Amino acid sequence: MQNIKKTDPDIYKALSNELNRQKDHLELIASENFVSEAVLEAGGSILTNKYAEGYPGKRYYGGCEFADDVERLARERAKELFNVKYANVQAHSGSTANMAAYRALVKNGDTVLGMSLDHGGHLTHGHPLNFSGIDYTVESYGVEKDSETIDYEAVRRKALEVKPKLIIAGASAYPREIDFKKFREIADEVGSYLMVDMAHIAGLVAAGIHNNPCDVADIVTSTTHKTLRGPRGGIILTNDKDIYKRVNKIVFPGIQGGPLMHIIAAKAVAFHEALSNDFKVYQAEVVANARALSEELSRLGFKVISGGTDTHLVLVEVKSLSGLTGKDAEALLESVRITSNKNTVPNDTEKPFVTSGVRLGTPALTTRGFTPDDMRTVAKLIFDTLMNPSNAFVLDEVKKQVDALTKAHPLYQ
Ligand code: DSN
Repeated sequence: MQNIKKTDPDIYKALSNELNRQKDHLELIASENFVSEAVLEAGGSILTNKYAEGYPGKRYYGGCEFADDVERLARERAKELFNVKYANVQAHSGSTANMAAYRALVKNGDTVLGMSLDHGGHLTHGHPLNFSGIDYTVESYGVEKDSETIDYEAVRRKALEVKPKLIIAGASAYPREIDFKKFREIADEVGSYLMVDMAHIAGLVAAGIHNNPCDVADIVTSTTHKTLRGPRGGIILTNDKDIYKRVNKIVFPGIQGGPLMHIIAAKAVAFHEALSNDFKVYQAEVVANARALSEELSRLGFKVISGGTDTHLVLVEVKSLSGLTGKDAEALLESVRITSNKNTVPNDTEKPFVTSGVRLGTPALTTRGFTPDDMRTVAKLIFDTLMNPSNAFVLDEVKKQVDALTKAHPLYQ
């Protein structure tokens, strides 16, 4: 950052502060990760200067031969990674990827069936304030009351009742493996398309730890920056040539302009990393760490939603044990340098901006080399913090242990 330091001290200061924050906090936001320096380099590369509207071999600007090389490599690698025939790597984000998927499959006003946000879904799966809830007639499914897992028979009944044109599977706060084949069977029975948003679990899918939705869905969308550990961005995958053509037209010129070629280069680098054996080992560690965190939090008395996890994510109801809302828990944890986010739990009685839970995830700490033993320590630190909100001595001790853990697992040296 030597140049920014000279030319723009204000931004330099903010970026330095952010680097130090990332280094000295325990990052437990389930949708965040630490990319490699190679991904950072590609994301900050000279391709930021290039306009390349269109697709490889068919651009609206000259001088695109190297941009073409980059985009072709990104597409080929994405296809190999997810064992799928077609990949659009231009989506600027998961949200744009989802918008393109909807538009490729259904018309405005059509009925779509997605998981409700307060049971673990996502804004783009039909929230009334989101384009998905505005443009389409939305019906929702959730988790079963006791098991707090998806009841596929209930989804089937709902689908038979509302006859959606599109079913959306995938979630942003659901800790269990999703059975995409069951969703396919339901979609086939009611004659609807199936779209899977695998943003959270894409890394697990790439590593073969989670079943691959590309085997059964009409379209699979994802972000590239969560478990997949790439730059911030989106991808759209399909095995159907006609759908692929429609998706491409919708992404450009339908909803986006020039692709972010520097970010596409960073996606390609991340996909290359994700094809390695090391990445498979990493993803297995992510899941083992989440399991250790979840088991220890349960042992300490917290209610872990669905009783555990199969993935990178643990959803914890904190209010019953600690008396704190999710909002207060998030703030208190932040004060001891543990970063998380408040999250609604199924059938939450608190408002979405308050909530009774926090969502935790292990992708970022696993990248730093944290082990299951470390995660049990982290669980104890969370417990000590939330059970002692006004005890300065305890909170100070927690901070010391956070320091020790972050120093033992350095980041970006
Ligand atoms: N905001 C993301 C998450 O944290 O899960 C989803 O887009």
